[in-house]
Amino acid sequence: MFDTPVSPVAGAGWFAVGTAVMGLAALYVAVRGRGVEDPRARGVHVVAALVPAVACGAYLAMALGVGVAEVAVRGGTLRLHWARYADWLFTTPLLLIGLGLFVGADGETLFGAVAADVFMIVTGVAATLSGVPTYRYVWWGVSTVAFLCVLYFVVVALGREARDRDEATRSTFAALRVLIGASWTVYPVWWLVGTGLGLVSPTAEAAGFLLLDTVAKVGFGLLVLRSPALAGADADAPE
Ligand code: RET
Repeated sequence: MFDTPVSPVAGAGWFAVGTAVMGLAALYVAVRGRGVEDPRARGVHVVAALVPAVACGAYLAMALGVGVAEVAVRGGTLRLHWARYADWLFTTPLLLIGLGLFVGADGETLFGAVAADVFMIVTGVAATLSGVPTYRYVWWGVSTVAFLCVLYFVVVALGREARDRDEATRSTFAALRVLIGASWTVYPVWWLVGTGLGLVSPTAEAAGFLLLDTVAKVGFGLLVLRSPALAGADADAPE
């Protein structure tokens, strides 16, 4: 079992960079969140730290090869970065919950968004694992419809709730909405370019997803950390 030398997976260098970036980001947010006592601010800080922490584990798994599997499917063998989808399965709902907590969204709206989001990632895995090209695009389409529901939640439903909040919450929410709307939209496009059509190498694809993950995950953390809405909620929080 162990007599064949393990060759590094394509993109291993980028996965190592991802491990370091996400690990440092998680540590930074965790340190900044020490002593925060206001329940809303605390919840948002926990989410902002957990998201890069989960990603750090996923990137480490991919860097070491265990997070990447060759899967036999009808029609041949496919490479599945399962750790990436496992990461998204946790971190995208977490980001939505963090955003919902920040705005003070009601539970039912949030539940609907998280359900659509989980469906989006699971059908994204189906797209990646389909051996028949047409089926890959069918699943991609199904996943993208779910993504549009998630976007509706972020832009329209939460936007409506945010209107009644204080000025500080509204302005941070406006920035988060642009960040999420813009960065999340690139994921399905980049999947098409890489995994779908194979227009870029696996290494370039890994670099692109790392860039997107950094903007989406670390960007979220930085925006909420510097939000006056949360700083004001907890006067004892260290600077
Ligand atoms: C896939 C492929 C199938 C079509 C769609 C996708 C969407 C993925 C998204 C991922 C977002 C990830 C984030 C991670 C950061 O923490 C699965 C690529 C629609 C939107 C924001």
